[in-house]
Amino acid sequence: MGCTGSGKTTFINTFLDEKDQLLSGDDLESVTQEIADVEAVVGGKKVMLVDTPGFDDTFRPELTIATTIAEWLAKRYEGGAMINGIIYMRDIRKVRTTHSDIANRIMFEKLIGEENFANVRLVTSFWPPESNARETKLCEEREQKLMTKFWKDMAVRGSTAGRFNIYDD
Ligand SMILES: Nc1nc2c(ncn2[C@@H]2O[C@H](COP(=O)(O)OP(=O)(O)OP(=O)(O)O)[C@@H](O)[C@H]2O)c(=O)[nH]1
Ligand SMILES: [Mg+2]
Repeated sequence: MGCTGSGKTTFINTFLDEKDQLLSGDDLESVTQEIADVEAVVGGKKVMLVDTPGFDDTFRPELTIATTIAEWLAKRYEGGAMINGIIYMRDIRKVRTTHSDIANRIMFEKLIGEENFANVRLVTSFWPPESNARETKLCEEREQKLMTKFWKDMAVRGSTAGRFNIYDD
């Protein structure tokens, strides 16, 4: 989960064969409109990866997105599926935390419940190449601040940070 354009679909696609790739894109408008679950092998284990529409979607208000996700999760639970973890993606280049970032995070926290915070990872995307030492340092400092401020409630309950970039240095 996470904001539109933060790289959710791109992240999932790194685990999929070319022919199974989900639609992602550089468009001005949100891309993923439906929840999609795909099978993949991660660390030698067969898992289902679930892609969701983004918060701050171009077309729909936040509550509709949250309700869609909540209904989908409820249906899956009825079917006996187990959710092992949730990734919340955020573009590391984003300097300011906006009102809507906070509203989305609060909505997300309510959706998953405090007792599950340790199973959430805040994964930041769009990391600069390591060769760009200045930008990397800025992003590392921002990551630190995210964990101690924006993501504090999650972090104190065991949520950890991760990094993602499609481009290898
Ligand atoms: N450089 C760089 N580009 C990325 C990264 N992650 C995603 N992108 C690019 O950003 C654009 C948006 O990525 P998507 O994966 O479609 O984003 P999304 O979060 O699924 O967006 P919605 O479906 O609209 O919610 C695509 O052009 C990706 O190639 C990253 O870590 N680094
Ligand atoms: Mg998407």
